[in-house]
Amino acid sequence: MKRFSIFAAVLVAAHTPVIKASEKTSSAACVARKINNCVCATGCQSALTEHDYFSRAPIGVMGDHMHHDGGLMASYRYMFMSMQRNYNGDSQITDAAARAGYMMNATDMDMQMHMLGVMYAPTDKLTLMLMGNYLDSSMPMVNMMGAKSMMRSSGYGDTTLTAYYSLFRKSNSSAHVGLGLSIPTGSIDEEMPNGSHMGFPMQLGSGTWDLKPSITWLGHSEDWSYGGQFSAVIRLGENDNGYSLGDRVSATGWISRRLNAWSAVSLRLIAASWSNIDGSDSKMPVIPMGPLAGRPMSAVVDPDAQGGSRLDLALGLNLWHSESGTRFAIEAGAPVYQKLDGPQLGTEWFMTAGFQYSW
Ligand SMILES: [Cu+2]
Repeated sequence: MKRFSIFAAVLVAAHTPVIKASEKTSSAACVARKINNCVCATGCQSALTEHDYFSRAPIGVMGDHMHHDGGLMASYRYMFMSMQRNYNGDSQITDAAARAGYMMNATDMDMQMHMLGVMYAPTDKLTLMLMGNYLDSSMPMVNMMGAKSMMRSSGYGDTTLTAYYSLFRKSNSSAHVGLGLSIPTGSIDEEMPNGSHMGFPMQLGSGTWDLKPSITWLGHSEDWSYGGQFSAVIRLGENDNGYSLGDRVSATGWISRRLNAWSAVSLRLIAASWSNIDGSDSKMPVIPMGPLAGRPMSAVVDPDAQGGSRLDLALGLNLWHSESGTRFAIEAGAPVYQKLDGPQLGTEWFMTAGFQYSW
């Protein structure tokens, strides 16, 4: 918590070298903004000069903004997530406890994701986004005898196509709804050398077509920008391996403080809840004999040890260059609370860094 309070103090105390936006605007500036796909409808007055970049959400938020008619944007994001301990409910448990009722347990997990996205706005009211990703995960495991093994999987994940529709757009606030369709391009057949499937967290896709609805609101004044987003993932049907991942709902809210004409820092709260898995994968290993015969070999292949909820706090830095239409941003965070249907690996910390370029 300490690091967050220090940051919050910096955020509030950050001095105010705010550009007097009204001094910098002219019709020429407006034309330049137009190239960078900013709002000029109100004559490029006041803080609107930096509208498009300053009012954007921290980089960890997907689909936070819309583009204007003809706007085009490409983005790359790198995400990292570290899991280092098992949880049961909201308490941390030992490896031995995480193995109770099973034969093995995962000790930790690292997940990396590379995301490529393209946005295009056919009209002012509608923005389309296509997003693909590449995943690389590793998960060390240990069994009752203390023998260690390593699971690794990498490859393309699911691909999402989303349509965002503008609800309203005023000089200092806007809102839009989104409806995404996740296409099951990611593998659900990642296997170990013996041919059994790896655990659910190591699979690259959901295997199902998923709906991803969202609603986002953005607001800003000269020095502050803020916003919120509700989003969900709804799995449609069951995948080819006989299960469907749990649905997920999340809510996030953020505030961002301008440091100068081209940078801002942010603080964000994220609440998420997701369900256990319906069905099971018959190629995932089960305990072969004894009183527990037929039970999942470890919690990572147990459909009933996948759900949970989490509250995260994240700090971000946002840097942009309006003239060239580029933005670089980074955000890192950690859970302040998590409650998992255990035994399940809990999140230790996560970060997202991204680069966006608009035409
Ligand atoms: Cu965009």
